[in-house]
Amino acid sequence: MAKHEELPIPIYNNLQPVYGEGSQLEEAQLRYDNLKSKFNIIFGHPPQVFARSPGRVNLIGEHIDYEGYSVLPMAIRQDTIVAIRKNEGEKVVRIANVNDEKYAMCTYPADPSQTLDLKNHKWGHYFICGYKGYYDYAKSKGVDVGQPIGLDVLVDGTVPTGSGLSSSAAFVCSATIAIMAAFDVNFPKKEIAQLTCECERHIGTQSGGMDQAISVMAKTGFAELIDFNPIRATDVQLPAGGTFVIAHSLAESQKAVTAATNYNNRVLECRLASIVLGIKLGMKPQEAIAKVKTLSDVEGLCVSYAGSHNSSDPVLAVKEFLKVEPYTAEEIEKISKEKLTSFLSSNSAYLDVIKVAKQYKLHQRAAHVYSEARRVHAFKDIVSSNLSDEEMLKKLGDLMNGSHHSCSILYECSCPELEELVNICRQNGAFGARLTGAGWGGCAVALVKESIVPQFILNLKESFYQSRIDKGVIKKNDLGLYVFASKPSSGAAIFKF
Ligand code: NG1
Ligand code: MG
Repeated sequence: MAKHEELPIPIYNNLQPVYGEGSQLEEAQLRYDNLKSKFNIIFGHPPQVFARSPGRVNLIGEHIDYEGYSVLPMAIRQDTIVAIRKNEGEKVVRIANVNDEKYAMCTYPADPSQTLDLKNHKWGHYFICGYKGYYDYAKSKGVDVGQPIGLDVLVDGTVPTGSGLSSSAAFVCSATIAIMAAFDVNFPKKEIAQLTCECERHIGTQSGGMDQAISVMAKTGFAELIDFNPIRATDVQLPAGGTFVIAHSLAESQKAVTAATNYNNRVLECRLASIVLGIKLGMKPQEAIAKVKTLSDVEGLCVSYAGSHNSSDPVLAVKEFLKVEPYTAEEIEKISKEKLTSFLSSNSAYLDVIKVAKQYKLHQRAAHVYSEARRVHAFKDIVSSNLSDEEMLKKLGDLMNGSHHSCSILYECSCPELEELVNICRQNGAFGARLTGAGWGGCAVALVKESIVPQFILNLKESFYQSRIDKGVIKKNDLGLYVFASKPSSGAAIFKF
């Protein structure tokens, strides 16, 4: 039997395989019916096909996917649905949203070679990432894509945006898959995971591939250990008696807009840390610049260096070779023997970072990445051990707390609201709690004993959300959108009906 990730995206003619039974199915049915009728009203014809892809919560393994290390997320129930129809008569891609108050219709030329105007960020840009991604990939696979034609598109997303739950990947993946399906093409899931990871970078972030991989490859009832190079997903069964509760800090993190100071800044710091480490571990500067792209690339060098050290532990190499004080650009250039602007010249995202960065915390960022990579494997080992469920939950909680501490202190991607929320989760009996996703706002995830979940959520409402409701930050009726328990749900699917 072909492996799960080798299979193409499943195509269904009813919603049940994805949305299950009962009220969830009814709710989903309403969304699809609504999409169909709105599509008709806006475009004057019904959609040809639908694609859905879910958001995710990352349980552990933060800011390490782009360094080549495995991560452990699960898909959540919230998703993005894209309804689509080819429109041969038009030379435009029209992208509408059911929430037209927040997301006005965007129009783009039907031209997959267009470049996105990143200075003028629009929500529709994410669809165009998928549009470009589909054409590039299909062409590389020898698919006869013909002349670009117009597309009519209507989007309905329920993944809260800017919340670390990957609304962006849910949108990029559902867009890419919808376009594929509209052209009657389908690819193996792992290829779609790879291509969507690459095409989301058109938005300007130097992302890793976690979000797209889980959105495309998730399975109901399992979290997944995602490995990279090549992308692979291994089912992880979580211990019984524990539930993940997701809670929004209400600080919105707009990653595409803050990339130069936050996300891409950290990706670049990791790149610079790996080059400096590579040189300190014996590589010639030129060689390190050319060959070392990620911290996982240098880990191999730590092994060969182990002779004098008696350990291949990269954390020791960080301690020995990267000073704790931040580096200036000049200090790094002294080691690399080349200007940052020169060896990073082909990457405009990095050049934007250099323009605003005053210093680079190489020691801290590398220490986070190597220790976090270990926590992911420890998490997987605990889940597959012989411990009792209760013992497992306690240990998983400790790892989550360790991850948060590292994100907060070493990676500095937390914020005051997230700190407050994570503390409140712990005070209310969570086994562990941490920020999830890129951070700088967005959600926390807490591992909670199943039997106390309703009380836990009530307590969060009281101690974190009530004051924000009183101040008018959110409406009481919307609370369910900001704090909820989530079971691992299923990955991307195509619907034809
Ligand atoms: P969010 O901000 O939750 O979409 C981002 C990256 C991930 C990963 C995490 C941090 C994108 C699409 N996703 O997630 O690849 O690096 O941050 O672990 O940029
Ligand atoms: Mg995102």
